[in-house]
Amino acid sequence: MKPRVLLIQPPLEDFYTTPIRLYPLGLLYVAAILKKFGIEVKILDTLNPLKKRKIPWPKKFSYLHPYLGRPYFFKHYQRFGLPMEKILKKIEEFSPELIGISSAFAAYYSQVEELIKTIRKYFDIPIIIGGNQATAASDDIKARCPEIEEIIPGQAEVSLPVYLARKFKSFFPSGLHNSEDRGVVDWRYLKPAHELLNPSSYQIGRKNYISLQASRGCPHRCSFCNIHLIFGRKIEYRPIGSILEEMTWNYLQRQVRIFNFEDDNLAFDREWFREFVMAIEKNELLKKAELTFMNGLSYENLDDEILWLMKRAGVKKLDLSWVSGDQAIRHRYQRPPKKDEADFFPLIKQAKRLGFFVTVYLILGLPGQSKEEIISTTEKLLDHQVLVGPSVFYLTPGSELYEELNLPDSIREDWDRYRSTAFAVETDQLKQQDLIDLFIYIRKRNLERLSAKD
Ligand code: B12
Ligand code: SF4
Repeated sequence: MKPRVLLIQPPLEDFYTTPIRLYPLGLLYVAAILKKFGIEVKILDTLNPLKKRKIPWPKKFSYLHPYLGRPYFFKHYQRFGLPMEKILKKIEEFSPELIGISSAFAAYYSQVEELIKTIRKYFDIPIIIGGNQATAASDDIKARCPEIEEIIPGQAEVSLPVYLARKFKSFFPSGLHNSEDRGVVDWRYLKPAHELLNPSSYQIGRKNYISLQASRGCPHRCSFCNIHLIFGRKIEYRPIGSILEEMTWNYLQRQVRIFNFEDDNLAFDREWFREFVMAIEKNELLKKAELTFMNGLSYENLDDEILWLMKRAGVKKLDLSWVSGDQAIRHRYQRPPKKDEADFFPLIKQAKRLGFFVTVYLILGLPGQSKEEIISTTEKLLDHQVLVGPSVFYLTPGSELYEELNLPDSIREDWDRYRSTAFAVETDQLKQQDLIDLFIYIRKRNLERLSAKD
């Protein structure tokens, strides 16, 4: 009999979430690997359909209490996800030999640990975890949660087969068949197991969407970023044909009409990106779909020609990360250096001219940033008719900045505070109160600008 593995996207608790980006892409890659080795696999996405329930405001965030319910601020603290009893019921029904859970976020690690401890209370089923947080903080997690059988770090394509060969020795008496014996599956040719999800459960508006990846890795070294821990510092692209194949299959078999790329730096290689966008534009089927890049596109390699091609290929929205309007700050945090203000603003002007809906993201709270700079950058961006996305600085374990920052233990040791909504990291220039005020200010100004346009 085939071994059965259940993969779980866990619940989370926060003031809000982003339902249109909860597609469990990492687990679909894990599922594809398991299927490749003949293992029966099911996905339990506890965030779909998205159940929410107001829960008591955690005491540790009591400093946010005075803001609760104010315009442009959060209203409630919520638990997102299937209730625990229902999760346990699903486990009982499938009765797996192994459970795999994704642990991507420090901020939501508490919910992962609670889930693991509860499952282990009722079932004698081994549990493994993987994902960004599992990788970045594996030693700490082992100490905090001995109930975990194994933490599988990094890309599952590399690390999971090694574990599987050991775990299911009797199923693979001569190891894992063929050259993948020693554990490396080439992710570029692996199709995430989209077929395990119900297509109409993942929609943006009324359109079915999927998230996907065309590249992994990023050669830049922004000091607040930790994605190199999983994907490395070399960029690797999939063959365009393989991406088109994944998209076409989803378009035809699952009526997917929005393709959301979660790559970290898809446009890093301008020529690759140009060819890719041209291939979509030439494809009679796929050019009818919309492409989104909600994790952001680096503006470095965008120019008039690329924007024009993107427009023709069905891109409507652009998400660009500008981080800060202060060149010295961008330099200090090692943002891609190629382009500057003199290129950036003409670029957004051109994007607006072509009819893109543009959102520009700023980080609020990097050491060295000032309130005045954030306000003047916001105003300048609003003058260019773009939406400003305020992203309050949060800690990412394993990033250069995280290692350098002099943080009080009350923050460093409390992963619940590793989220934007905790407004946790104060700097000499920006205290908690300033961060909250700036966050509210930007949201308010966005809305005023939008309603002024109507
Ligand atoms: C999409 C995304 C989201 C989505 C949710 C995704 C989801 N399904 O839950 C949304 C937009 C909601 C989100 C929100 C946040 N996010 Co986010 N997000 C991402 C992003 C950009 C892509 C994730 C993805 O699909 N990757 C592609 C897949 C293929 O990679 P993967 O998931 O890592 O999976 C691979 C391996 O990790 C491993 N693996 C993964 N799971 C498992 C499980 C098992 C059992 C095994 C064996 C292996 C394994 O194998 C996979 C294949 O190789 C990542 C950055 C990144 N590049 O990963 C950040 C990232 C995960 N987010 C991050 C953070 C912090 C957040 C926020 C909490 C930040 C904030 N504002 O406070 C917010 C919360 C905001 C909110 N309240 O909504 C951090 C986490 C860092 C950390 N350790 O804490 C990341 C790494 C970005 C970063 N460096 O800053 N995010
Ligand atoms: S460009 Fe993006 S993915 Fe690359 S290091 Fe900087 S923040 Fe990370």
